[in-house]
Amino acid sequence: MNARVVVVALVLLAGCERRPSFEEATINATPVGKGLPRGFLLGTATASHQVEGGNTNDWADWERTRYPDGRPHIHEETRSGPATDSWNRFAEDVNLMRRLGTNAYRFSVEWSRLEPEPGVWNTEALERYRQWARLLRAAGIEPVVTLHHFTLPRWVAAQGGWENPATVDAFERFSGRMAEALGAEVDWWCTLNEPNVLVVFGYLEGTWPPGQQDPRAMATALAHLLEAHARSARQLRARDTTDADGDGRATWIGLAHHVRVFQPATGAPSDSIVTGLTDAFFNESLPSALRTGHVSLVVPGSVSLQRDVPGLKDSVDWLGINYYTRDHVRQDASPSFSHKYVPAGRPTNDLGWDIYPEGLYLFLKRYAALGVPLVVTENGLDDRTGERRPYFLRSHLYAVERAVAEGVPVHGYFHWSLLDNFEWSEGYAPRFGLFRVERDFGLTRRDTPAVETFREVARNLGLTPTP
Ligand code: GCO
Repeated sequence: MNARVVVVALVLLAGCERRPSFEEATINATPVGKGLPRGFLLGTATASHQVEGGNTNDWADWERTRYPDGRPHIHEETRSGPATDSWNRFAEDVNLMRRLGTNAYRFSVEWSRLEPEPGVWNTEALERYRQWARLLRAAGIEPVVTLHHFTLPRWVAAQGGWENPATVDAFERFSGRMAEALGAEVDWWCTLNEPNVLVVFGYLEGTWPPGQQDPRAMATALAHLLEAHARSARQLRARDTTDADGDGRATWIGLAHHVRVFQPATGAPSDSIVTGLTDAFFNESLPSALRTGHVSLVVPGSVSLQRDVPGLKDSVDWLGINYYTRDHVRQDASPSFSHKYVPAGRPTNDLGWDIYPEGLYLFLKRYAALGVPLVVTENGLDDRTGERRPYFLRSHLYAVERAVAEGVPVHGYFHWSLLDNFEWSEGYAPRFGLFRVERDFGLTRRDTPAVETFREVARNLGLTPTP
């Protein structure tokens, strides 16, 4: 199919996609969790830089610096600093997971800690991650390890980060090393988190490191990330040969892809066209590259990158979906040709994102066509009082159950996040945690109302939360 046909098809799809509507009363009357398949992973997710504390990487440097006009990079000049101190409080965090009744935990290992200088490995840090995986297993919690969640060691950033093909080589070596060090405890691997988000913020909008605004650099970085994923998957398969959980597979490899529902703001053809283009670039480039092994990145007027990536096709055993929200799209004259917004009157989270559980169902249905199991690797909301999370959780799990009932192979759901943590450019103002972290009171963890909801879902699924 040529690009024009794809665009027209997407435009038509954007207009015609059947939009389900979820009834609150039905959702509240549904014993959510009972409709999930056996062996379903019910978990929470975090990322190293957001929770560990004390990291020295490209993000720590970004937090300390400013835009050319003097504005700080992070809201209120916040630094990640000690984060939630999970580097030292991991055992405490595992107890929180046990109280939720989870049977899986997605976390990332911090490359900058593990390989602070090229080829120099921090064996103490490696040992700590190995202990974490053991601790999780002992608690009946499957570790799902992300190898790259946005941060880079300083030396990798200094060599040009994802624009430099040498970073692909370095990430491949790092992946091989992780497979050897952690493979005896870990089967579930997530090579990369949200390559599309990373390149849009880091290379197009310039609001994340490396702070560029260059569509060509964005496309190069994205192509390198996909190559890095393919080579990482090959290393993991070659070097992790231990089946840690006894299910007959030594590795089970995927990546986490961020998706957003884009909907035309009006019936105007220009809004539909821009919606289709946005959807094609942001949501579809990655799944289509995984399906075909061919990376095709087109930004009208500035980029057309076409590349075959060896090993990309069939590189994933599962696809992770990070789903949060929906945007309405209006065509305009900005660099991305569009203005994205949430119409007044919609329920939103505290960052102003539309709360639209139907979108999760739509994406699960859509990606069922990829032919690999799907995992909701992230889903959550910034809820500073904690009052909206119980229904958010119920309604999004209801979306998962509906998709499952219609035959979509969904193998897991991970709530973002276990606890409030460092939300990148937004600092510590947003609260995504099932557990609230009191930053002024020694990083104490406290239950939010959704803890009880989560426990109920876990029980419905046949799991046993600790008291
Ligand atoms: C992302 C990340 C997480 C975020 C979460 C909430 O989507 O940016 O994977 O690191 O914290 O999504 O925004």
